[in-house]
Amino acid sequence: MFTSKEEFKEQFRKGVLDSYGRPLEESHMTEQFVVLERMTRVQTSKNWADTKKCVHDNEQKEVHYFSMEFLMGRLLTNNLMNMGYYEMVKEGLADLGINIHDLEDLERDPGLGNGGLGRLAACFLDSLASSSLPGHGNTIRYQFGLFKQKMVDGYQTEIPDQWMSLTNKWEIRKSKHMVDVKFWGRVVWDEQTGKFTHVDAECIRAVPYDIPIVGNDTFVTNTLRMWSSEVSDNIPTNKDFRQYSQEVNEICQNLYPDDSTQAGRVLRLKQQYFFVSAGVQAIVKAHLRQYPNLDNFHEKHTIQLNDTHPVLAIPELMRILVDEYDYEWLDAWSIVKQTMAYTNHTILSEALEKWPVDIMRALLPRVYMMIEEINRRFTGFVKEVADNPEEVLNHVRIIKDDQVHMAHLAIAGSYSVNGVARIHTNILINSEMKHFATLYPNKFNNKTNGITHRRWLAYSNLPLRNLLKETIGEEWIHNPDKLEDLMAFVDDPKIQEQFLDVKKQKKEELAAYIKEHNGVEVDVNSIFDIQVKRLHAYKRQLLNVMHIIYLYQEMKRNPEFRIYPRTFIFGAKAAPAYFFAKKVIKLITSVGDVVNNDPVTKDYLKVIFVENYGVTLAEMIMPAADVSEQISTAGKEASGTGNMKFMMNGAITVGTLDGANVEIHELVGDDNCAIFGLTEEQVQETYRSGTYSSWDIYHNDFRIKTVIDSLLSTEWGTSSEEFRGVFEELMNHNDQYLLLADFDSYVKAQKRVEELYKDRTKWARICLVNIAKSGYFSSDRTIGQYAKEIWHIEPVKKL
Ligand code: 26Q
Repeated sequence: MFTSKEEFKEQFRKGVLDSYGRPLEESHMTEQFVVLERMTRVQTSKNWADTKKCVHDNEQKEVHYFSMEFLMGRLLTNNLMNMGYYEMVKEGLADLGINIHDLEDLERDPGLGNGGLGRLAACFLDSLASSSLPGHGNTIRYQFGLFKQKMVDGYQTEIPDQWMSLTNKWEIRKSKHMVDVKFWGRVVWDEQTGKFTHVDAECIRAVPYDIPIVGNDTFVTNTLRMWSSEVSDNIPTNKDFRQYSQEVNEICQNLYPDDSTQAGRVLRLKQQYFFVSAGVQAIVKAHLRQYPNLDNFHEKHTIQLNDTHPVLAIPELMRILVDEYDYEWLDAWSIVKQTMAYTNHTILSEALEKWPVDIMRALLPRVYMMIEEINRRFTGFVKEVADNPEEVLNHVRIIKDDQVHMAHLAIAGSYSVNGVARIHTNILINSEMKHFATLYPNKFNNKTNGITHRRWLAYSNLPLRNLLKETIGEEWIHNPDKLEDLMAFVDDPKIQEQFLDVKKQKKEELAAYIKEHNGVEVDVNSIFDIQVKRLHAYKRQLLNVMHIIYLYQEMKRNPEFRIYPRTFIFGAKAAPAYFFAKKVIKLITSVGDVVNNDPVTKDYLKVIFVENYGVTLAEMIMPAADVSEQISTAGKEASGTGNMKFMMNGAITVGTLDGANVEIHELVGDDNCAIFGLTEEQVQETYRSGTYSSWDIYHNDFRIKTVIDSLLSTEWGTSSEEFRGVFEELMNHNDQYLLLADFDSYVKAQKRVEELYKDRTKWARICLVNIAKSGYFSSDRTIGQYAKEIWHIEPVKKL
């Protein structure tokens, strides 16, 4: 540990020598990086130990956030800044002739997630620790994160993400806490003990690797526990060892992308049970080291289930209580129901997890028995309380048509069910899960998502932070609501001017990156219009492209029609087997190739696709945006969190009334965002009435017809068949996500944005209002609500 710059320098020199047997002067940059990462981790040790001791001695309740995904992003800068050592280390390194930024850039971004749900988990960990709350993550230590996206001829290709290849000095292997997880085998009744026992199981060892989660300006340091699979001491005797060891390795090899291809489904279920069983076992053991029995388990622990992926925690805790600690069913159920809380992140029915009974029963025989019994009793309960039980049961059964409905199991086994934005929770209560909401009127609640304003503003946008410091000080770092003080400056011409300078500076940084990586020169005085998120049909990147195509065609047709220069920037990964999504990526790059090079349009229109979008790139992209594209079909995007990051960095939202856009709109008002498109009710009505016809719209709107026709032409430099799949989706599958219905309204919203942008004063004011109102979307607020309204946990008190 170091406490001064000189101490740091001395220890850094020594660290390099000890680790690599070379003096600092002869060491390689990667060696310096590894030493710095390790030193930073060591620097967390005392607080980490103190936190554990305080939580223990105060007998505090803790929350365990169970998630199959954590998109942590780089940790070095974040941890140094949260601990308050960043400047000291930066200067110390500078004295040694080392630029800290060079080392920062060597850190790999652990891409242990797909998108929003994984990044939300990471923001929550930061806010938990920074609010001094005792809350930990529990997940899988994937060998490879989400694939690395490499663009070849405008197509996405996938490369394994070797995120640990250089080092991961953050983690500590905790062998003493390892446990076994059982798969396959049979359950038999043991006459002697009078219990069911799981025999012939394949045991897999789970070993935890712990990462410290450092809070900002607090001693509280929590833990992200990542489970890794290894060969157990109880090797199955009925299986070839090579096959067994391959099965062991498979479990933690890959993160699954969010499509549901058949292959690997069993493996995904294995992963789910693996980290859930290990996590629950470890919490139970820790509890019993401190308390005599498990009667008060729910008073000391809450398990928050991040979507349905970890829902097996419910039958697993039942199994442990009943089989291993001899609890009666009802006593065990009472503990489980007071321990588990579930967050839903989607209303798309195709995304709701279901598992075939035969797979579940074979892989997890005892756990499946627990689910059957839960289902049996739950069915009895419904029959007792519902007015029309058969009708209700149709919608709420846990086991139905030989499938286990994970969301239903989650709701039945939890004391809290929450959605992630107000509109989303309302849809859950009033339509998607309405039968459950009637059965359990007090279980459902809303927790609108948030983002950590430290990573997404304070650390990634230093010029804006400095401007804020000059105007409203730095209190907002502890209390993000204080950003609202900026309202006093939104009409101040000097501040407006300074804001525009800050924005330009961040746009220049992004432009330099684009020049280097895409080889395209973009104009920093153009409007930076950005859509970055996973590629999905419902997110409607295609609508954005259709608008671009329309602008291009209009400029080509009509020499009078000219637009304010705009740079459209996309970043998105498509699930490898998601054919449509991949074609949309190809369309973006193809349209870009044409419009970026056409002499008629190239000064007005640029289209850029940034490769391999992820947390680290987002930290550069968000601050550089003028326009934030949040254009999902209303009712489909549970919340969105990118929308909040853009807003906090002073971009205007062009969006539908979907997810958290609704709340953004409410906070900033009509004048400070550009809302367009059908509302959720109108979308429902459109589906319900059955009168929607994309061909009708096509025939009645010349612009749309011309755009669509181009998909079956060679206008984008490809074969005329290249985008047939995209065309089919829109025209012959009747445009499931209603792009054509919203097209006209979208064009108008974009036109309005253009007019606003031309008036620099007005524009700066809009951006400043967005920043001022963004404090609500800090995950500190979200976590505060979870802590108070669901978890009932208190800040860690220093002894
Ligand atoms: C399911 C089955 C098989 C394989 C993969 C999956 C799977 C994996 C990831 C299903 C869903 C996901 C991720 C969902 C997700 O990121 N949802 C987003 O969550 C955000 C945080 O709440 C919201 O802001 C977004 O609106 C929501 O789309």
